[in-house]
Amino acid sequence: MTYTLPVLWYEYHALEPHIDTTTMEIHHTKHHQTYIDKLNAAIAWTERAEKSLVEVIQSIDILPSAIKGAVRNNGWGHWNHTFFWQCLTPHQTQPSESLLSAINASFWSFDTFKDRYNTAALSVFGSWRVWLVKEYDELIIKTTANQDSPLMVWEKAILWIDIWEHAYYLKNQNRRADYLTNIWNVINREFVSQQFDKKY
Ligand code: MN3
Repeated sequence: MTYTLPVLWYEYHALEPHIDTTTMEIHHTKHHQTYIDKLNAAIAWTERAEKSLVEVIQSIDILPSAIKGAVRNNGWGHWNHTFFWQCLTPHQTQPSESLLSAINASFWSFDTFKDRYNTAALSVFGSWRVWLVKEYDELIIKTTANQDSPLMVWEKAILWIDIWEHAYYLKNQNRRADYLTNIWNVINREFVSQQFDKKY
């Protein structure tokens, strides 16, 4: 099985003016594609490739040590970006009642949650990632290094915003805060709610 780039259901320009067309196109066709190419190159020779992506990358320990690093970085890079594209939408969507009440319980309000998420995303240094994860019925903002994912420790990812520079530098240059302010206009609250409500 060869991993392939997921097709986006919206156009690259659909998230303008919040995320610019060129950034979306390069992020999807170059950055994301590179993770996929390197992942395919790393595991093409093993039968692990017959498993689902999550099965492969959640059991990296059983892989030959020579390919562990490449599969960890590029496998989770592929999974994270596939998730990220779904966290975005050109349309206004609403959070479900259950997600909203969990956000209110964990953060007081949606605005407070956004502030806390943005503060975390502005505080991390270097190659870190900031997630909203569900632990039992509680929502927690969590950071991971490099391409690591909460799913590595079987936590449930609810939302991830890519804050690496390639996600915003063409439009916002060094102003990550501007990117973070803008991106909440295109966050797919319906998809995020589905992740929260999903039983697995
Ligand atoms: Mn990225």
